[in-house]
Amino acid sequence: MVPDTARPFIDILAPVADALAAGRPVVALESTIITHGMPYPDNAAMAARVEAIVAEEGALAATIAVVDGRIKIGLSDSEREALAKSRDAMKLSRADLGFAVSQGRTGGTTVAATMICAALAGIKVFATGGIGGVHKGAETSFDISADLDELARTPVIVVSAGAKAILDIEKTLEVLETRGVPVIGHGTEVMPAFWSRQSPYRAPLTLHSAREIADLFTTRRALGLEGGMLVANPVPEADEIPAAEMAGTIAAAQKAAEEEHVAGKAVTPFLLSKILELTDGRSLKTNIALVENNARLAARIAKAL
Ligand code: PSU
Ligand code: MN
Repeated sequence: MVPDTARPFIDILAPVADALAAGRPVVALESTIITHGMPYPDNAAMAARVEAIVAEEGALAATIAVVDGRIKIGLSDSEREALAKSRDAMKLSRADLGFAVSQGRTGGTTVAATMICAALAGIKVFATGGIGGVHKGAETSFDISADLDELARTPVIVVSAGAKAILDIEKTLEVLETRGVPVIGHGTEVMPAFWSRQSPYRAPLTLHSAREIADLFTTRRALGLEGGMLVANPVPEADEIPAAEMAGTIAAAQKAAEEEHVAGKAVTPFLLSKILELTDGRSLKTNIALVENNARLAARIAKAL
């Protein structure tokens, strides 16, 4: 399944390789959320738990990362733990994935880079927390996540709780529409906002089951429509922080980022950790809950495919 030219750089964990060869359901998981999205040891516990949830649902998880220049499709427990503890892992997107491989570096893969690696390995479904998107103030900073372009070009279903609410969700939806990416609210007509079930914006499309989402993916491929799909799966009610409560916190985190001149790749990790601090850890609990919820749906979609 892996193209011949890429094979020398990729290690597929044995059970994942077996599952792929047998056509059994596999769900890719990203690792920037481990290296840059949550503090240790919560990140390690989350990463292990999410793999277990995928297994409970009858699919196999493959956490993707780059370790010493090797693209790993599936991490062993000790590799996952080491990555969670690492203090110098890179944050790898399309722009730097090849650099990390050619230089023998280690890094967490973002949504964009995880999509690329999943597609190389023949994995069609991938669960994350929230995608990157158009940052607030992008009209002057030009800060738009490479995740959006990747969704437009790489045929993987990304299950998320929407775009992270630190972003300009309206502009993010506009870019996704322009780039031809279907955005599907799972069981909702309202676009979720990561920690919150609701944003002020409509979900462009709505589907109610894993089966329907799998059918859409298959139909798009049959029609020759390239690129991926974004599934927006609202955080469970019991775990959500309502948008009105988050608004002030997000604004305060944004202000801190401006005052400290945080820019580029550092913006998203800075805002997430600032918000964790300002909410006394509540945002982290919600973030973990929504990732778990997305992993469950991703496993069901993988099975339906
Ligand atoms: N979801 C989370 N936490 C995260 C991320 C997603 O719950 O940290 C990561 C993903 O890897 C995503 C990245 O690709 O944040 C976006 O970074 P940027 O805005 O710099 O493109
Ligand atoms: Mn950015």
